[in-house]
Amino acid sequence: MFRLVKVTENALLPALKYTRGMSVATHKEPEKPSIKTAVPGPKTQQLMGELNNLQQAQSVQLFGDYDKCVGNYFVDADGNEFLDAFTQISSVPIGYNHPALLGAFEDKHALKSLINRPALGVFPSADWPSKLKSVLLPVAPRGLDHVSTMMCGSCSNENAYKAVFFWYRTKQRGGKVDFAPEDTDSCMVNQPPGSPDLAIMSFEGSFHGRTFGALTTTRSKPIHKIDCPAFDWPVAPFPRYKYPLHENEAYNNQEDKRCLEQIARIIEERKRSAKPVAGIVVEPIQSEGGDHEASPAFFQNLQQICKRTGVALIVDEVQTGCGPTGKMWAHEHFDLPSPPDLVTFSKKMLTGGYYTSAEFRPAQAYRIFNTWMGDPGKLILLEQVLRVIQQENLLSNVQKTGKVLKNGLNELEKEFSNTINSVRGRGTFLAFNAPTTSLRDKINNDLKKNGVLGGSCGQTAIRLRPALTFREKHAHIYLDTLRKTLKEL
Ligand code: PSZ
Repeated sequence: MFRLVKVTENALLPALKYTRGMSVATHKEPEKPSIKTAVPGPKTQQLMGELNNLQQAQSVQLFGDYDKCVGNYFVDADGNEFLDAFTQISSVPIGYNHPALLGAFEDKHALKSLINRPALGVFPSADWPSKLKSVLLPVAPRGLDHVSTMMCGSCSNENAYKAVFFWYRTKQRGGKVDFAPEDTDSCMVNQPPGSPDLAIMSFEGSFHGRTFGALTTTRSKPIHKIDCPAFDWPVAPFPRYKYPLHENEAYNNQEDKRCLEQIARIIEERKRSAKPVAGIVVEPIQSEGGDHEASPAFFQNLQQICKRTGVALIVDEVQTGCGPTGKMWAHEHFDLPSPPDLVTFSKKMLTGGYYTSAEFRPAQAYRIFNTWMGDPGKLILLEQVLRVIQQENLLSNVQKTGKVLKNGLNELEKEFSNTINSVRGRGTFLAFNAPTTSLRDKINNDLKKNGVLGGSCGQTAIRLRPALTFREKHAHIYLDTLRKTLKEL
């Protein structure tokens, strides 16, 4: 399956346009999944034991053979080849071992950027401003022309929250940027006014990460939160729709209304009790919490409430960003009259970070800061990813494949109406429910044994999170395998 090829001007390889002049190992995707052992297989089980002796590793599902993974296929340590519709929790944008990425560090300048990793807040390389401008700004959400890179999704949210608190306190000080001695003294003992009673509001079922501020705003499962101290920040309901959407319009509109009323009420109450909400963080589609959607009207109204009450709107696109809904950013589906205040990203973007406008830029240096502040190596990879998305027209591929998948899932929910329901989502960012958690887990597990990796979320949902390179042929394999799995239950 493997060939090491010197890519030349004339080589007839898909790799050509990305890696001219570079040596890249290329191998082809298998035609279909191939399962040779029990899942998990003997080698995987042995490795699980080994790792579990070193750390609590019971979350591990499979060990990857990342030399052999290719495109949409994940190959495990036992040599089993799975069609991957989960992609490392939704974070492989253009499949495994894409030639554009394999070649990315053959350029010596790129390699040196990777190994001489600077502390970007103090010693960035001379090409860093132009890299940000040429890689991250062309895909910035409309209206947001500031960007800060970060290490991961949690850290991106954490710093976005800080930017919101700085902005809010600056407003409270009437725009004055210097601090009073009572601020500087009290913050050192974690007391107001220096450590103010400000809040980020989030939603029931939300997931925003596991660091402390982010964890306070995470509301999906107790196992994420239990035993950790949390801030006294409020939670609002997020719509829970009935499906199919077109048959449940009245109910779903009422859901929007119920949640919006509560959001406005909590903001007012908090203002009265002197613990104001400074920002609201929201996922365009709640992911870990169970793939819950909300309508464009819900998001438009949410933004209106934020504007009316002086609360910043943070859209967490860590899981939805970089194309899986068929648009670069999922919030583009909502036709918001103005941009969100901050948009956070990670996963398929490979680097974490957040976009915002100049309004949310702190006046002083060293307030949004850490050692690495991102990684130039990730931007080198992202540059390739974004080029491939454009060259291969992957957003339209997502829309096309998404239609095939959704139509197929709609057929299956008719055929197996006792077993799956509530097909939903945009692009290939799709999900459906099983009647119970145990049946959901069995379906997912059986899918795996039949050669397809899928994810679960919330209590009863199975979600699809394929790469943007998932084509119609992969969609058919997914659907055929799901049908077989449901039949065998
Ligand atoms: O169990 C976990 O910790 C998981 S499973 C999936 C995620 C985390 N997703 C991460 C995530 C996200 O989906 C959204 C919408 N916001 C923030 C995060 C946190 O990103 P990381 O994991 O990079 O810190």
